Amino acid sequence: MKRLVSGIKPTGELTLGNYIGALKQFVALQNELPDTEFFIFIADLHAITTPQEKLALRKNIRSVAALYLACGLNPDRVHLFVQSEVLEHATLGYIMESTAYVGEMERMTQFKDRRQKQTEGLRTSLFTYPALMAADILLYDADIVPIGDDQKQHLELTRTLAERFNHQYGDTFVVPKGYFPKTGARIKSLTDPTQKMDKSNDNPKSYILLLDDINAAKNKIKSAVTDSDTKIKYDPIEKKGITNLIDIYAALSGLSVTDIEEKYQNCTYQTFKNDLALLVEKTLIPIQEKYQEIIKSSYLDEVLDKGREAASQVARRKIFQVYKKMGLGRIK
Ligand code: ATP
Ligand code: LTN
Repeated sequence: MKRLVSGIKPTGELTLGNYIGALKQFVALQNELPDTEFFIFIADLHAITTPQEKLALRKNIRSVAALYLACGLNPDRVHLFVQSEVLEHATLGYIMESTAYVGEMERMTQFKDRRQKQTEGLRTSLFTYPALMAADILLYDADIVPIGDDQKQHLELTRTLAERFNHQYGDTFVVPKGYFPKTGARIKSLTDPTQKMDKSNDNPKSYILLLDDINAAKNKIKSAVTDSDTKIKYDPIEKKGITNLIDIYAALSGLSVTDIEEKYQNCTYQTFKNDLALLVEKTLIPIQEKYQEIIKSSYLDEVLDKGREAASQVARRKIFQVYKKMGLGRIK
């Protein structure tokens, strides 16, 4: 049976961008790939590569897990767990650091970008983070790793590290492949469509949170930045604002871009935005209702306990193999 692994950081609340780019994709994949075993985790060890307030982190871990379930992830199909609860992630992360070269880490563009913005107080784990990400994937012999474009370089490094280990110590890891979602639109900020929709943005009008008050969310769509032209036309160069709204519309409705352009060819931006606001409402209401049920119930802990047990079993076996191949401990 093939395996799929993916993680999401519990930093802040999830946005409509995360929903369209990640959560919705996982839910679709669990049905599209019936012969694949899914391991999906809340990447709390990755979250602490930047400072996190204790209570907020604790809350976000639960909230992200509950949102996964509220969005339709099926715990009978997917092992959903918290990364730090499966101790082997950190262990293999360290072992991967011990096989990766400093030069390889220094070439990671995500780190280089961060370093340009911030020179003081950068945590070492932010530098070594791709080694932990490699461990997350290799622990489960994952064949498929659904990721956004920004993670391509980290996946390439994971493949390099897997091949190097297999070469030096004998066949141990499956070399994984990336899986790039078909509807791979990066959802953009509603106030500046040249930037991605990001929960770390200072302006709350730039993003829609899955747990936003419904009227506030609708108003954010209605006041989203668009150009001065009036035609509802997909043009990622000249009409970034309306293009972003069409992308959101397409992802939430399942309609194609051409269908949407045709449907709204004689309409104003206002009509289009009103309809999109209704679509957002229709998407968020059932998610929020389910979320409220789940977050209060013991069901969430049951799912995460079960996920941890299943993941731990696989991870423990893999760590034993690795120890044995490298001569660690006393395993013969
Ligand atoms: P941060 O800004 O804290 O790094 P992030 O949202 O970029 O947060 P993650 O929380 O790790 O990073 O992202 C989880 C998943 O959501 C990834 O698969 C990422 O590709 C996807 N994602 C994040 N933002 C968007 C967006 N605006 N459009 C589409 N997909 C997105
Ligand atoms: N680095 C990813 C999150 C992540 C991940 C993983 C994704 C951590 N470990 C393993 C896929 C597989 C991010 O920042 N989006």
